[in-house]
Amino acid sequence: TPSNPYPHVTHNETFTIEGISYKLDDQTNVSPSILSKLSRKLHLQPHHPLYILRTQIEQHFPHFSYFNTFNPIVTVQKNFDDLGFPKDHPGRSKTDSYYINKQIMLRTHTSAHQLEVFSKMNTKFLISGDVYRRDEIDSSHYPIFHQMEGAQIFNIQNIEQEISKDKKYLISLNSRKIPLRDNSEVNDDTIISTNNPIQSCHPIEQVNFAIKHLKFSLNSLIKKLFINHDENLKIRWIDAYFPFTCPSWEMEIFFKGKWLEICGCGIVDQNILNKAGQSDKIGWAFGLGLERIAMVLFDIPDIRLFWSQDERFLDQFTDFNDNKIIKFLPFSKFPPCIKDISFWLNDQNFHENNFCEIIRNNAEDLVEDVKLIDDFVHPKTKKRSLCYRINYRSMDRTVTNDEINKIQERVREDIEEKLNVTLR
Ligand code: FA5
Ligand code: MG
Repeated sequence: TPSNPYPHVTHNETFTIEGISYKLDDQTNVSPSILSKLSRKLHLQPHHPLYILRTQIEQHFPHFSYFNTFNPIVTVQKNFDDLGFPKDHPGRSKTDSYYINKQIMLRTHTSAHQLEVFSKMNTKFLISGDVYRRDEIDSSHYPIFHQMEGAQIFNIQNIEQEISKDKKYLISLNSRKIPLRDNSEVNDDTIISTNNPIQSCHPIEQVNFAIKHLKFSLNSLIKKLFINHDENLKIRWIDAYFPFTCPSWEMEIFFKGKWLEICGCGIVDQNILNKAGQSDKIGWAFGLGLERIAMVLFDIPDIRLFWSQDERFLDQFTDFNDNKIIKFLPFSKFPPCIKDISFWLNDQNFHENNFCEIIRNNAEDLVEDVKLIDDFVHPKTKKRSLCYRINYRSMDRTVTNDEINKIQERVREDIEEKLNVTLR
């Protein structure tokens, strides 16, 4: 049984989380409802769809080291500074990230562990874990989700030998032959563009090798995961930007009529490898969103379901084996309870993530969706008014109007008190 994760407030200025006490300060913005989820570790819970997906990905990278139990409480240094995030990067903002205090936060991505793992002289590894971001509320957003980080770096001296004599294959480190021109859109045109340049310290042949190896590794992974669903799965690579890779891409797949972003990736910033004591290497890294993939693979319609303790959800995944497609059979939807809330803003500081956080703290997983339905400025007073529609619904029972009214009342009080707005 998991240890009690609720922070025990020992006195006004200290939290205790899993036995460690933390000083609070004016950067603190974690809430009990978030901290209560730290101990769930869904990616380590046998038969959970995120566990199944994690182990499938691990099987695709058989000679890698796996790190699945790093603590999600990390220093700001690890999450941002070590990776070269500029001081004014929007991801650092309190509206977007959860802080325990000025120095310590909940990781926003598994990349937070890249430097420490490279520093232990690892050259190929996977890291899975829960990551935390303040965000909007709907069926595909939840303040906690899971990522799988992957990286592989190559000794610069060896790269020449790893291209076969006929130049048709890359020989990967586990001696698998990788065709240099496979038909999965490993496309030379995407390699060098002025918006997405290579690092000036990198010789072109070596970067090309690393890029092709990255694209092959990810294309083949995604094709393997989706083989039972779509033999002709379409994949595309879009130029992207991350402070810790260059060049960088986002990989998207075409699924049910839409392009869906699956991961971010790129060539590891050489400064990181230098700091890690591996300056003689060059290589790639990626970060996959596990929920995104699991939702399409297993037909899971709402991201809250991953957190369900309802056996009607969990039992569906216990008979899993590699050759069978699992399709989640949704239990019938219970009726929603819809409440609108409108208010005047009294200053410019309103941020939707703060509003959603207050709803989440009061409603927990009973909130399904929050949408802005009206936004206008009064012609005379110039005051701005917002109206949000909150859709409350439980995934396992019918909610009563009474209980939702109570929650809504607390939401109203909280937002008036904390967000400097006037309720209408
Ligand atoms: C990152 O987090 C980078 N650390 C990824 C990376 C790693 C780039 C290594 C380069 C090298 P991003 O914020 O785009 O990037 O998130 C990565 C993936 O996580 C996304 O592609 C998506 O699949 C998933 N993801 C992001 N936000 C959410 C969310 N709110 N809910 C569910 N999944 C999400
Ligand atoms: Mg992204």
